Order: sequence, then structure tokens, then C-alpha cells
Amino acid sequence: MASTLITVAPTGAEHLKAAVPQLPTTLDELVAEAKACQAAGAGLVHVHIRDADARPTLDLGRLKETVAALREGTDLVVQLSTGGSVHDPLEARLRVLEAAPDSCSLTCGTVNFGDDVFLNPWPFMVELYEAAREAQVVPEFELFDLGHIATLHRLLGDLGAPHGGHVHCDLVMGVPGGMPGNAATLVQAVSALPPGATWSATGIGRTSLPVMFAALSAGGHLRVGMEDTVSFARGRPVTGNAELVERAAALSELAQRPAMRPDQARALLGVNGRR
Ligand code: KMH
Ligand code: ZN
Repeated sequence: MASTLITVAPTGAEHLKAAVPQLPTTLDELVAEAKACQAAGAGLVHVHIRDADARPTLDLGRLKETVAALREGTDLVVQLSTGGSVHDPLEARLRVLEAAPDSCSLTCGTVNFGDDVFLNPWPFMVELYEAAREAQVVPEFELFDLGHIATLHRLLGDLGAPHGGHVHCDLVMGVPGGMPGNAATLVQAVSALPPGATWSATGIGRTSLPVMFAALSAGGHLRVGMEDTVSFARGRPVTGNAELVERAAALSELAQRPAMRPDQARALLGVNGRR
């Protein structure tokens, strides 16, 4: 039976710990959350880390410690964000690869991001893509807009296949400034993906459920987590990431595509064996 890769994005770079105390921002909180999410059905963890004051950081020492602790405590595929926060310089985002994750995010274009701009110029994408291949890290292509899909085609056409030989994408929908999070847009985006690519989708904020149902009905994988939504339902804050993964796993089960184990996720993505 086909199965569903559930990615959890537990922290992100946008929410403030002061406003969302249940957000995992310390290493202990992150590992505990990741363990609970694996038990609930997650196969991959998309990681942003915070400093001692719970602010987003790309500190290399902390990133290496985080990769080691997640490998020690879970079987999850460990994906580090190279997107960071909108304030991170491009050089620091490239250096994330030195922490040697299994996978890294690679956003395929610049996008307005609320009142900010999430910058991803073409030369940066090329450098990140080539550096990831050199480091044997599997990229996940983050697509915030339909134009990003055209850029993904350009990247693959100009530079060839990524490490692992497989193309896996994540449609990030409902960001103010990016593509809207609804079924019609999801269908359009999926139809434009490269042949043979697999994909997950996530809807930001209140688009979380419509995007999840649309992705399941279109044969996609799922990403959930407090990076993307901190409400479980209208007026009901999320208690933790595991309940978002539990709900995604339950819906996947109903769709008769149950949650994939981490070893199945590794096989799907072309991730190397554990280092
Ligand atoms: N925090 C956003 C500006 C990624 O992780 O690669 C970018 C982001 C994408 O979250
Ligand atoms: Zn992210």
C-alpha cells in the first residue's frame, strides 16, 4: 500500500517564544518534541534552531549539536533549513551545510513574506544546489509560488539531478505574498512539477486543513508543525507539534495511505544511510 511522508516543522523562525510558550526552542525541547512526533507518525523533521534567548540563529556549533542530538534521539530524516529567518545573510545560510544534515531546504526563488522579503537570488540557489550535491545532502525544493516551479525546472535543466537522484518538493502555501493555500492552486502547482518528482504540501495558518485535504486527495505527502500553524482549530492554540502530526497521520490512514516510517522516508528521498 502507498504511504504518506509526514514532515514536521516544529519551530520555524517566525513565532516568538514569549507569544507561543509551547514552541520548542531549546535543544532538549526540540529533541523531546521530535521523539513525540516520530511516535505519532513523522518521518522527517525540518529544523530551525534558536539561541539562548530563543531568537533564530544559524550558529554552526549549535546546528552540529542539534543534528547529533536528533540522530541520537530519533530515527527521523534530519533536514536543516537553509532559509533561516528573513534577516539571515546568504553566506550564513550556505554554511548550514557544514553541519552535515541528511537533507536541506532549498527555496526556488524570492518571495514577499508578510511585510518582509525572503531573498533567494538565482546565483545563491545555484551555489546552494551545487554545495549540497558536493556535501551529499539531499535538497528539498521549497516552492512558495508558481514561478518557483519554473525556476526548479531551470535548476534541474542547467545543473542536473540532485544528490540521491530524486526530486522532492514541498509546496508552501498561504504565505502572505506567495501562492494561496487552496485546492485549485495546489492542483495547478502539482501539474507543473517535473515528471517523477514527489511532493508534500503545507498550508500556513488557517490554510493548513484545506491544503492537507487537497494534498491527500491529489496523492501528495504532508508537512505540518508549529512553524506553519500555531492553532489547532479556530480559537484553540496547538498544545504541541505531536497533535498536528497525529491529526495528519489519522487523515493519512483514512485516505488509505498510512504514515511512512523514517526508513521508508530515507528510501523515498534517496538519503544516505545513517552517518
Ligand atoms: N523562515 C522563512 C523565511 C526554509 O526553511 O527553507 C524561510 C523558511 C524556508 O522557513
Ligand atoms: Zn523552514
